[in-house]
Formats: sequence, C-alpha cells, structure tokens
Amino acid sequence: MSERISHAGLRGKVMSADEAATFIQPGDQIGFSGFTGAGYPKAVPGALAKRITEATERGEDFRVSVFTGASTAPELDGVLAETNGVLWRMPYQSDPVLRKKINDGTTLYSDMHLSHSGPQASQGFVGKVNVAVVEAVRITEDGGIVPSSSVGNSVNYLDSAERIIIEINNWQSLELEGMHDIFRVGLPPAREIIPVTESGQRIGTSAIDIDVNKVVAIVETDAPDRNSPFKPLDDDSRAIAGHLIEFLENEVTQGRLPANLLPLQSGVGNIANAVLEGLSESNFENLTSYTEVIQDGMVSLLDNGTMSVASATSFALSPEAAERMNQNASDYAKKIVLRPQDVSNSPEVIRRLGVISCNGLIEADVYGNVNSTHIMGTRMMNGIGGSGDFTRNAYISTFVSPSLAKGGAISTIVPMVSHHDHTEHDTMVIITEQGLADLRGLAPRKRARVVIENCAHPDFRAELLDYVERAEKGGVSALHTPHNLDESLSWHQRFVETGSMRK
Ligand code: 0RQ
Repeated sequence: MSERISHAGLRGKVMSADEAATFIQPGDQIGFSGFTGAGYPKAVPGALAKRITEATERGEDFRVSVFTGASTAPELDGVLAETNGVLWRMPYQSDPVLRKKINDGTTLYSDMHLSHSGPQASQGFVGKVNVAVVEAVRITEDGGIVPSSSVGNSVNYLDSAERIIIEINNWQSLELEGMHDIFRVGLPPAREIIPVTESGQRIGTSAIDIDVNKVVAIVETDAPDRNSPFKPLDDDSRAIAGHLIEFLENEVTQGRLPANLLPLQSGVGNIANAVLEGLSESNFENLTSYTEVIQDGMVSLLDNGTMSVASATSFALSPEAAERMNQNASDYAKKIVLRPQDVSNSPEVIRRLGVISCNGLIEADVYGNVNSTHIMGTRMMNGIGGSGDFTRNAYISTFVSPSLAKGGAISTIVPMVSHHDHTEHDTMVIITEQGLADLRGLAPRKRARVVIENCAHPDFRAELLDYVERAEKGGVSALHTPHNLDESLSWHQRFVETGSMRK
C-alpha cells in the first residue's frame, strides 16, 4: 500500500470504506470519478449505501446527489439507486436500477452535455460539491493524484470539493501513469485557450495536483472496472460499418478528406463499437481518434496498427480488453492520451481538429432530427452524453442505427422524433443497415426522400413516403418542413397502445 502513497502525510489517512463513508452527510452533493464503467470508486459507494439504508431504517432522511463523469457501474450507481437515496443525478448514466428510479421519479436526473457538466460544477451553477470521491492508481510525493482508467470530471470535483476521499485501487496498473494529460481549462473571463492541435498532443501534467489538506480519507481497493460486454457483430452492424466506410472512402476520392481521414469520434453502444471493428477490415491506415471513450473496437485498431493514436477521457472495455490494457499499459500510453472531459469534449478542439463523429440514435425523423435519449418521448434511456458536444462541432457528423428495433415492432425512422437531442442543423449523415443518407446541403423536402429511400426499413418506407406526400399537400402545414401535426406522433401512440408501430 505505502508504495502507492508516496506523500508521507497522507499515509495516516488510510482507513476502511465504512469509516470513510462517515465523512458523507445527508444532503451532500458528491462528485465521483468514473466514466463509462472505468475509474469509478469501488468501495466507498457501497459503504455509503449501507449508511443510507441504516439511516432510512431508523426513519431518517438520508439522500445525496451524485455527480460523475458519465455512467459508472453497479458498484456505484446500482448500489446507491437500490437505496432510493439518490436525490439528484447528473450528467449521464446507464445503470438499469438507476434508470428505473429516474423514470419512476425517485431520482431527479439532469441530462447534460458532458463538456458542460464539470465547468458547471466549478462555476457553482449546480450548488456546492461537498465531497469528491476519486479512484487513483497512486498518490505522488507532493500529493498529486494519478487517476486510474478515466479522468472525467475529477479535476473539477477535486478543485471544488470541501472534502476529498481517495480510493487507491491496486487492480489498476501503476503503468497507467503517463497516459493522462491534466489541463485546467478554467472559468471565464480567464478561460484558457486549449492548445491541442493534434489528437495525441500532450499539454498538461500526468497527475492532478490537489489541496492535500482537504483529504479526509484514503481507502484501499483491489477490484476490476466493470463494463457491460458488447454484443457480437451481426449482419446489420457489419452493413452499417460498410456504408460508413464506403462514404469515407468516397470523401477521400472527392478530395474532401485526407487519405488517413480526420480524427474519429465514436460514441458508446454496440453499433458504434461495431463500426470501429469494421474499420479494422478497411484499407485505411494511420487513422487517429479524438473521442471520449476508447472501446474494444478502438483498441483493436491500435493493436493492428490501423490507428496510430487515440485521445479520450476514459476506457469502456470488455473484461478481456481491460485485462490486456492493464498488462500492457506502458505500451498503450505511447498511443493513448486520457484527458479531462472538458478537454476531450471541448467544442473548441473538436472544431479545430475537424473531428468525424459517429454516434448511436434511438430514432431519427425524415428531416434528420435525432432522438438519442428518450424511448417513446418519455422514458429516459441513458442520456445525451457527449453526442451533442461532438455532433454540433464535427467536421462531418454521422449517426448510426439499425432501421428496426424491438424485433421489428419499431421503425427507428419516424415522421417526427418524440424527443429532440440533435437538430436537423447538426445532423449531416444518417446510416442504417439499409444505406446512408447524406443530408449535407439538402433542404427538408429533399432530406425526407433521401432518409426514407436510403435508411428506412422497406416495411415502413411506403407509409413514411405517404406521410410526407400528404403533409406536402396539407395546406397550412405544407410549408418549409411539411408535417401533419395531428399525425406526426401517431406511430409512437400506436406503439404505446398496441406494442407495435405497424398498422
Ligand atoms: O435495447 O438492449 O433491450 O435490445 O436500445 O440499442 O441498437 O443495441 O444500439 O447500443 O448503440 O445504443 C442511442 C441508446 C443506442 C446509445 C443508444 C433499444 C434497442 C436496445 C440499444 P435492448 P442498440 P446502441 C458518447 C456518445 C446517447 C449517448 C451518446 C446512447 C437498446 O447510442 O445511449 O451517444 N446514445 N454518447 O432495442 C425503443 C427505439 C429504440 C430502442 C434502440 N427507437 N425504441 N428501443 N432501442 N432504438 C459516449 C458517452 O457519452 C459516454
């Protein structure tokens, strides 16, 4: 243990997770490390959940607010949600228990752009951060925290918090040191220019300097990160990857992209991961990535040399890939940079580098508006995550999804989206297994035809076209973006009533 705590004064702060959890009080707002199942604290959340349950059994009101980088894992979001003690949560989640509590109203959830979340905590827009609970691989001689497998919002939370609890996780490789690049963006009017001009460029330090006087507890753990396994590649995801690769090859031929493309961003989820796996089989070389999560597919690209460098804020790896990362961290550190999420997701850098974004969608409408977050307009799935940061600022923004969901009961191409996350102004390309709709430069009436013909499933194409054609003849609503307002959400209504969008 002591070899991982080089700061002499902090060695005396080592204690059990149960003892550390006593530093968290009812009503506290807690900033946790962690981003997509990587680098989240493994022990203190469980000890806190126990404390909350015991207090609740005594009839006391013990609820806390939970801030993170993004989603975490059952050991954090799951255990805390089980207690009904999470009052408020931001900015992104994907835990099934927490999702249920958010949708039944037990937990209030602010679904925020990931690049906004850390700065908003620092600015005090979301109230105080009372406690920061952060996983580290080690503490340096001068008290610097070497983060583990994610950086997320840890810098903002450590800077803002009144009290700091550190978990030193012995499972995480010490060789992760050197992979991180800590840079403080700061707040207006003294906000820094972020001088990243290439994906792999380092502009900061390898550890987070903190005020050691705020550290109240250090807890030792030895537990792996946990991510949901990816679904194996199926015909649909292979077809989607094929359409995207063909599109990118054509952009190169047309002289709109260099031969090794521009830095790629890939969202979370099975389809986005499958697209990366697909790129492994393409002829592209020397690819780069400026993204927020490094998934299995991206590690494969780095392993086989298709990609030379990747910048992100976190890993989202299967257990096998996480083990490989841990065994070879010092080698991977030559090709991977992990940054705070207000740098990895910074609009300034995304625009400068000309990132090509690729994110999943729940549904898109015929005009190119995209819903990434809400099932049937009301049920929260995960959240917008970084998809808005990247889509809005990308050089080319793409969305990928199968054209059908839930065994064919749902068309993911609909007349009007039931919730708006990305507007038609930001969506350039939509891809399903059916084909690719390149919406750049197209007005709404043209967009509708291209989306229906290229992306909608054949079972729904005629009905979508019929909707658009009747909307165009519809008098007062047949204007720039034709809609039949009494019918535009009728597909969703039909699904709610009958369990299918099919007539
Ligand atoms: O449900 O698992 O129960 O079968 O949604 O769908 O097709 O496996 O796709 O895993 O890529 O996720 C938008 C959710 C897509 C994801 C979303 C159901 C479908 C399935 C998953 P089952 P797929 P993916 C950077 C970027 C927002 C955040 C983001 C996401 C499940 O991509 O969360 O992009 N994006 N961040 O059946 C009902 C529909 C549906 C539907 C899909 N129309 N109606 N259910 N599903 N479409 C990373 C971060 O920000 C951290």
